[in-house]
Amino acid sequence: MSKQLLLGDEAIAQAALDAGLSGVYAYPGTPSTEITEYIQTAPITAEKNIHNRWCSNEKTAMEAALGMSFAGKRSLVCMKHVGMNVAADCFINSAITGVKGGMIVIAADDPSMHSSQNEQDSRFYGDFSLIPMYEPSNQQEAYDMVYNGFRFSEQTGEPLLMRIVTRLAHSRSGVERKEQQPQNELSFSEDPSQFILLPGIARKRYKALLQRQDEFIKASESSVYNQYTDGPNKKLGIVACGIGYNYLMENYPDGCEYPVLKIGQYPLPKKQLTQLIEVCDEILVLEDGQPFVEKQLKGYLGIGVKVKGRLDGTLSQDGELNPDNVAQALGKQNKSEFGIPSLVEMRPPALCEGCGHRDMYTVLTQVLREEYPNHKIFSDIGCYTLGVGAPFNAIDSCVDMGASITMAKGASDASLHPAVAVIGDSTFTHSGMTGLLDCVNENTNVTIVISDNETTAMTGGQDSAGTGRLEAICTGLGVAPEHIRIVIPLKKNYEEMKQVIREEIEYRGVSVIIPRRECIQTLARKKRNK
Ligand SMILES: Cc1ncc(C[n+]2csc(CCOP(=O)(O)OP(=O)(O)O)c2C)c(N)n1
Repeated sequence: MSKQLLLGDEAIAQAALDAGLSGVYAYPGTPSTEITEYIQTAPITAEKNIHNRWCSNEKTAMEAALGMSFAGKRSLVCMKHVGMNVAADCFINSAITGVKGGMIVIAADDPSMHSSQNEQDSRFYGDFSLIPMYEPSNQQEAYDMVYNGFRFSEQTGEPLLMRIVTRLAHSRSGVERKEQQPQNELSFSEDPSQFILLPGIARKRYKALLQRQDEFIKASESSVYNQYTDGPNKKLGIVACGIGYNYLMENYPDGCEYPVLKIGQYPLPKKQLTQLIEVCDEILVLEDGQPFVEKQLKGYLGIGVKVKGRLDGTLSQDGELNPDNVAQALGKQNKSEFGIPSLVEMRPPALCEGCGHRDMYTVLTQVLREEYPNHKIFSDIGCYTLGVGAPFNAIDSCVDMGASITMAKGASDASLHPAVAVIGDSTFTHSGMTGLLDCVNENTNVTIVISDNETTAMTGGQDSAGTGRLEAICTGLGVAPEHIRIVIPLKKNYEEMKQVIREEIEYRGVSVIIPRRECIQTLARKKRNK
């Protein structure tokens, strides 16, 4: 089959399409977004009617994918690592229901927080939910794992979690494709109660899942993704997980002097690990993210095997792996060629010139600073988070998607006035709506600004679930129509905007102000494509 130059994300998407995918379900989030975007534009998607529209959030994505699997077809769920927190309720339970059609969950981790608010390691979710998990070391392996993973998921009857990291998602390499498979036919579980998690059923299924752990370990022991390679120098044995294996081999282009256990499938393969530990004096664990494997090898008291890694300081506890820090951990010379050239200067991101969020913050901060010095602005995640920097220095919080409204609510409950929330349109429909309902139910004294640029700008301009419907959603949730105020964030409207903000702050109840103007980047793109 033909070889193509693909991003890690694209390799995953192509593999899913080649393996007979019936639907991708996702909410955008760096570094996972390109998987769904690739599927959306692939010719076969329209031809075969493969589901590809963005979902409102990661939980709705996970649930819809499970529904597709329930109906016997192959589904893919994609998200950034923090999306796993949103989807976790369904994800953990899907391990207990199991699946019918193959289901693969892609969690794209972002060690070093290139564009994230934390660097949590999704492998803990695999362990927590007790299902098999893959971690590719390169783009070809990412392709192979997804292509074959659907069948593996159907064989085990479990969803499969695949954890990738930014560097793999966003770098390119040649990928050999496999034969196109047809989609599955509609079919249902032979067990009519499989997906009914009432305690009596769930208890049995959970026990069965626990009893299958040895089977999953055996699958890891015979997996092509876990490889033991012997080396002459037994002073050290190396466990290299996912992309960590790639970095290790960059340091040993002619083969490693130490025995190496490459890990690409979990739970950990006991047999190969025991073999490595028995022949080596010390173990070094190379894993991107948190010390997931290292902790398991150390055990609770850390006695027995001498394990080096992130916990003992051989590698830093935070930040991503790279060929340099791997070299240092091996006692090798740092290779400066991997460093960022001094020519590249770090620049903080800023809102685009002409962006409506700018006008919103200009007016909001003027009114609040001059007339309400005790105000606080609870913001959220999106382009408008950049209101944190100069010249606005506007925001007091940014925690997780949706938290602006609910934190403003809590602070208002604590008698702060004015408690102002600033949230984007996509973040609002992702997880702000439920917080707004809480505010409505208690008639909380909050002023909520939904800064509507009619797109999901931060992640590249994907469709936003509430476009054209925000007023209807707010009214439906119970906000009084006279306190849903639409303004156009342009200089010529500053006085009107100020007046609206004053009036709604003076109103001691739930107000929603919607400054609405299309994102200038999406607008420009539309004009270019005309
Ligand atoms: C749980 C979670 N999912 C996804 C993301 C990635 N993400 C950050 S902001 C954002 C949406 C931004 O869209 P919007 O609220 O409309 O604001 P805009 O960027 O358009 O101003 C997304 C998808 C995230 N940070 N957390």
